[in-house]
Amino acid sequence: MANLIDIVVPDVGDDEVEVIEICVSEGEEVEAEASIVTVESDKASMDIPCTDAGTIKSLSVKVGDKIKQGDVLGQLESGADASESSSDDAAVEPKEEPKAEAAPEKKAEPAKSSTSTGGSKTIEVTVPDIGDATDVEIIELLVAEGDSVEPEDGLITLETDKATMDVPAPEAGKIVSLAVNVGDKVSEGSLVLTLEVAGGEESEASAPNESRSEPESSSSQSNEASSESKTIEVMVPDIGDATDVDIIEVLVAEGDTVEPEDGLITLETDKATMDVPAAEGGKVLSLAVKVGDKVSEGSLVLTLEVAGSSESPTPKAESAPKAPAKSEAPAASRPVADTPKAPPVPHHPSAGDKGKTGKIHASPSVRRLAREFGVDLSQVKGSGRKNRIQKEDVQSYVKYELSRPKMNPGSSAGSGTGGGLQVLAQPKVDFAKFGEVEEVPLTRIQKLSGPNLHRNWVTIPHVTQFDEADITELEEFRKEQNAIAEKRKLGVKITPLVFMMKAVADALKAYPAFNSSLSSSGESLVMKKYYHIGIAVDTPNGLVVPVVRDVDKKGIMDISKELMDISVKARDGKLKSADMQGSCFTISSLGGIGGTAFTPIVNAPDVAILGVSKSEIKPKWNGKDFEPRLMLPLSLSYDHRVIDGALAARFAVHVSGALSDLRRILL
Ligand code: CAO
Repeated sequence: MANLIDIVVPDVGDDEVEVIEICVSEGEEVEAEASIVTVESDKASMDIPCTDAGTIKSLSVKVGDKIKQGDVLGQLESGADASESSSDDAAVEPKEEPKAEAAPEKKAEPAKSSTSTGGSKTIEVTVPDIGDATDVEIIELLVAEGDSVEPEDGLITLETDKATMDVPAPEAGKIVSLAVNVGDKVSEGSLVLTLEVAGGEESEASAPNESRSEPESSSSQSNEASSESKTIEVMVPDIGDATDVDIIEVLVAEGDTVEPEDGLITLETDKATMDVPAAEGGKVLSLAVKVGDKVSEGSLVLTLEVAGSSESPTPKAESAPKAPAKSEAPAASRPVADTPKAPPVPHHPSAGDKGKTGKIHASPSVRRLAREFGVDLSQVKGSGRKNRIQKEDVQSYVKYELSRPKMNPGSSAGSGTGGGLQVLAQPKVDFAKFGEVEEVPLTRIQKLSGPNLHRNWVTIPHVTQFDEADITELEEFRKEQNAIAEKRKLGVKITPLVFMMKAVADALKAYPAFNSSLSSSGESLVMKKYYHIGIAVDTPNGLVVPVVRDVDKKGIMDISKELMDISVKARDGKLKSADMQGSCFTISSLGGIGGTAFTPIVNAPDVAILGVSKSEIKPKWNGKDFEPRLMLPLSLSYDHRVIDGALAARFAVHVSGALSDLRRILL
């Protein structure tokens, strides 16, 4: 028989926390431990999980609601038989409250066992109490065999759906062997590694750590009452056993007005960051600390002028961090008796504790700010110590993103950096329904060049300028030269493409914007003082673009030889990646095949590409008569962010002019 049970808010540390996300909907089937809602206090956020599997019958909270321990979030229809469950667990009356992931039940377990070996001993370090989580993934190994570690050094990092946590070394020693790998799943008691530590005596049992003091609710501030206003000293509250903790950010300045619970400074231990909030609203009179200072419980942070109150001259420290270390910190950070308590404020799990390049270092207040603005912190460059992301970094990032036109060459579809195009997915078509088909895999080159072509096509605003060049004389000259080369058995054939390369190099010198690339910031142009030209070569495996260097300095014969060599190499698949790097401009010649015009795709980071189609005899008006002239069609595609239409037209006219009269190149 189905059993209707209340989903109750467990111990969430603070008096009231805000619901920032509803993770399920009514009617949804959920597994035991599935997150029902995400809540946030000023200092941490956590998921509240479901105790049982079942169907969500009703939800009685919404985003923005303030909830506290014991509140009912909704009702769950559990598949379990009510009578069965009560007989199974008669002692639990009513059903035991779920524990929020970030507030696992407070119990300390030994996380090591030891064997004595005379002068030193070897201890086995195991995964400590990590709340109810099992099969937790190891996302990082922080040590290697042979490493020496200090007590509290992180050994491995675990990640659940809702939090990340380090398993610290219980003692100093040397890693003898690692029993785990990244990707392994572990639970409480899983062996992590063996550690050789000093001391011949059998290690004392790692007594359960019941000795930790409860979160202090006593004042962390002292005050001097006055009739109108009072001055209180704000101290560092109970931060567990941690002492000499770094101040990594001072969030207020003298003269600032703060509201109760506003963060004043941010502290960082090895495993977490935490804000010290203002117990009361008031004006900061003087700051006693600065970034880089080390503080412990009781250290003076600042003096605050607050409104006077005769009834309660002594401020209560309710709003100071309530040392949630005892109840809110990831259990893994307090595995053994001699391990300092976990820091009070865990990282916000969903803000991305690690980016592609590693962990993101930011205080809870900065993470909250980022979340409010929808900023992906992995995209923000931190200006603080150890690349820590400061509030100002998030502000600058938002300002920059809002203000700049999307000039960054990598900032669009496919780049993963935002600004991505919202395009419909291709429909799935069963082609076999319409006739016989065969599926052929893309070649390696197609797989590589396809995404690049796609990126260039969607991120570069293309315009194509069409023109034509009268190459009647050029062709005569080319044929003569080829005849001479044949007679002399030079083994070189001059094709029209070689002259185009020379003409383009000349035009690049005349119009340097065409010989540039957008800088990676999108804020400037990189002007090149060399003239390397990429040539699109059609090969059986796909299109490749080898580069001929210093075209401006080479003669027609040299370029012809080089072109022949790279065409052969390209078709034999023998080009190295260095052969295809460093182009300034690209030519794609389809003239040997046919066609009248086409729109080539700019080969970024080049800013323009010349497409060449098949030359054709056309009647041209010479002022008196129509004359048959050999006309070469040119299609110049360019990046309109860098090149204006008028400039492109001039460039095309320049190329055309140089091809019509080669002497112009000599000028
Ligand atoms: N008009 C008329 N004829 C042309 C011409 C043009 N624009 N360009 C070349 N020709 C002629 C050549 O003169 C040669 O004829 P002859 O043998 O009678 O002299 C013939 O066409 C073949 O030339 P080629 O293609 O071997 O030599 P090339 O120097 O012109 O080009 C290369 C070399 C490697 C660029 C070319 O072979 C090639 O691969 N082109 C394809 C590039 C491509 O696929 N671009 C598309 C990119 S977008 O997908």
